[in-house]
Amino acid sequence: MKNIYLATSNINKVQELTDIINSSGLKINIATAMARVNMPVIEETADTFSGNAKLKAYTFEELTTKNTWVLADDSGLMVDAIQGNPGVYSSRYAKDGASDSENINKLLKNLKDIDGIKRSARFVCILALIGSDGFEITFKGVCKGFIAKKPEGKNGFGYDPIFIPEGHTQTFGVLDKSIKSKISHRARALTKLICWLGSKFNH
Ligand code: ITT
Repeated sequence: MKNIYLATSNINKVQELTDIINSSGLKINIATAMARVNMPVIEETADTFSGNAKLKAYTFEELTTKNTWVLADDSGLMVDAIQGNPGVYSSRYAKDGASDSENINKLLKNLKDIDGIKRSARFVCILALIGSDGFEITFKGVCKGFIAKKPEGKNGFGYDPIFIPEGHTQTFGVLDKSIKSKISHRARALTKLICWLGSKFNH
């Protein structure tokens, strides 16, 4: 059984990632960073999802013993009408330490004059896995959709109440979590990772 430590302080990410990995049947044990050592506060200084995902993985790895595998997730929402913002600044769009509703309100305000298909957006997730023998690998997942006019539903986290995934008419906040766990940016990146892990460890 391989141990992989999740370098995140976001409990919603932990839940979504562990649910999918546990149902994959892989012989992988997922341990949360929070359960092992306290995840340090990491200043996300890179201007790409990939840069920030690796930053989180390596910062956490330094706190662990050798032969540890670490997985980090950097993700965010890119809205076409505002040049791909909030992007890597998604968690602190309204201000440092902003709540989900403050970020949502700022985004809806900035999109108030934008209608219909011009409200197109995508969630992006980069998963960075770093291993004990010095390698690193990243996996990308994208989920396209549209920004709703107002928040709906309480499922998920972050921008889920205003994100309507392509092919659906309701937000991730309303849709059952089983749908998000199949089509989200995180699920898509994780499917690639699971496939890679399966080919490496399960035979
Ligand atoms: P860690 O860095 O500790 O992993 P974080 O929440 O700070 O946790 P990010 O820096 O990657 O993570 O910021 C991601 C933000 O993007 C997150 O706070 C949400 O606002 C948004 N986001 C990412 N994935 C999302 C999802 O599945 N649903 C809704 N919003 C999401």
